[in-house]
Amino acid sequence: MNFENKVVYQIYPKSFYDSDGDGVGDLQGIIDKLDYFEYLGVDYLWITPFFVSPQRDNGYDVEDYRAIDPRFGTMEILEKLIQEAKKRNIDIMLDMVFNHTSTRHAWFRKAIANDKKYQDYYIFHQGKEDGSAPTNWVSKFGGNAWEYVKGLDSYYLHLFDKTQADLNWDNPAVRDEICDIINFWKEKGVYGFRFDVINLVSKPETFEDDFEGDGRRFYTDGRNIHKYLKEINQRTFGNDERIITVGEMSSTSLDNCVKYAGKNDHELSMVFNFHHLKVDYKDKQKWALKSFDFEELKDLFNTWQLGMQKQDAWNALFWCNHDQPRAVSRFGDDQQYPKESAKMLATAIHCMRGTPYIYQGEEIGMTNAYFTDIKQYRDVESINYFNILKQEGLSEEKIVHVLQERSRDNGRTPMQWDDSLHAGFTSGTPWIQEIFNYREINVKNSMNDEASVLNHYRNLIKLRKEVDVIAYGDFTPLIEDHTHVFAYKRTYLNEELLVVNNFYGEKTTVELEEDVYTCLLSNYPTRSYHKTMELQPYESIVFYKKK
Ligand code: TEU
Repeated sequence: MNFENKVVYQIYPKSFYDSDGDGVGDLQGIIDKLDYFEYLGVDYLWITPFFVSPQRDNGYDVEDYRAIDPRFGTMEILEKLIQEAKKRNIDIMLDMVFNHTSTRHAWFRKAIANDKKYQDYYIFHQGKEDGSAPTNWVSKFGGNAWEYVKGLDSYYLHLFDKTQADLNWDNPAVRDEICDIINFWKEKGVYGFRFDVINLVSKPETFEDDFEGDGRRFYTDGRNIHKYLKEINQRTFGNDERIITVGEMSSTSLDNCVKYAGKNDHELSMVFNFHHLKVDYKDKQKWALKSFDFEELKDLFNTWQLGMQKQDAWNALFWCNHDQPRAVSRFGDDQQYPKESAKMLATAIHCMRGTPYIYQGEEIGMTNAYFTDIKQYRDVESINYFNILKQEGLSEEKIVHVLQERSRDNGRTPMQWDDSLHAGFTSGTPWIQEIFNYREINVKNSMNDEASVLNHYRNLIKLRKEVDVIAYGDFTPLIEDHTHVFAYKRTYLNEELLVVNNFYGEKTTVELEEDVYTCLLSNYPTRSYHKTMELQPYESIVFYKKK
């Protein structure tokens, strides 16, 4: 599949557009907005899970992989969405959650009812001699990662919430089920798959305490992971070159990613890694704040770009998703330079080597939610950590501040369509509150403003289709030790692209090579190229030349 010149748009359906006024976004709402995607120019819509689910983790707790949750619509509506999107040359990418199922899944219910076949679908383990959990591993959502089942006198593993039981991929019957599910959706004309935390599925042979960390070193990029991905590839999507796949890789390594996404490795088309989104974690702790480390960010981008390129492996490029705070509030300045910084961040990502992902609302410069009360939060992780941090003695005021920076709900507020009630997202009461700034920041205003963030995204997408070096070029870092600027060059046949991004709200000077370039795109009035240039706050320029 040729995915180098494609762009993926991520939809969190619950917060995207509510077509029936129940306060929850739905699949018909996506159909209603298809013209918007055509206007934007994107190629794939990755839709986060809308399968039957108790919604403990907003659909990442799947109860039935082949049925649509009635909250979101019906199979008929989904089929219509697939067809209507195709008419616009847009394909649907489904989000497959195969590390775990909901504890309400039929398999888990049977396991709990002592059906041995289904017990082997999950990871059940006896407790220690004193009856405590088999290991000291910590769940990603807080607390111990094992849950006791009285009737079985046994524990099951849950790397996430206790209602998300981890599947046993070492059981061939589980892999058969997974292949069947993928093929079921493939037959419906789905040409894209995103695999949730796929690098966590291969667990160790024996389970032991982790005295160095939270247990992740025992199951991250686990012993059989490459084998299993090759198997899934071969038995499902690998025989159809129209299909693109992306794996979400938690705490992964470059060495593993070059294999997951290597052109000749037959695993996945590309990977998400999250290292660049931890540069503002104090002591690597998500819930401890610090301002972002620019040097580390640049270093990570350069290392991953070069490392993946060297092995002919492909990156997914992104700042935002439904688990992350908004980039403009995090790496930009949503007060003084909201448009300039949002555009700079977009350019920095879109012009690197890889496939860009846009998360709903990012393209209009949506900001963090700045909720002031714990009651406004909906996310299971945020609520769990509110309680954990409180137990640790942090004041409620401080916790609210931490959540304003770190909560996943920052990215889950209703899409801001216009300045009408609830940002035009719903005619009912939204399941999560809209952000106060929706009267200024919304799609309608953005469409009417030539200089909007939205138009900048449209330009970036258009350029990717017109200028080959953006899609296919090699990456070389430039002025690596500059304290404020992230700059790089891309080269392809007779084309060259030079991109400079000032990551700060103050002016700075760059020294570049003596050369002649034209300006393709910028976030200030068009600039001409000079060897020495003074950049404006958050200025970002894309220069181009053809030999
Ligand atoms: O996310 C995996 C994941 O690692 C994040 O949830 C991460 O742990 C969290 O953001 C840390 O703060 C995926 C999905 O994207 C997420 O929405 C799900 O909750 C999770 O898997 C479980 O399925």
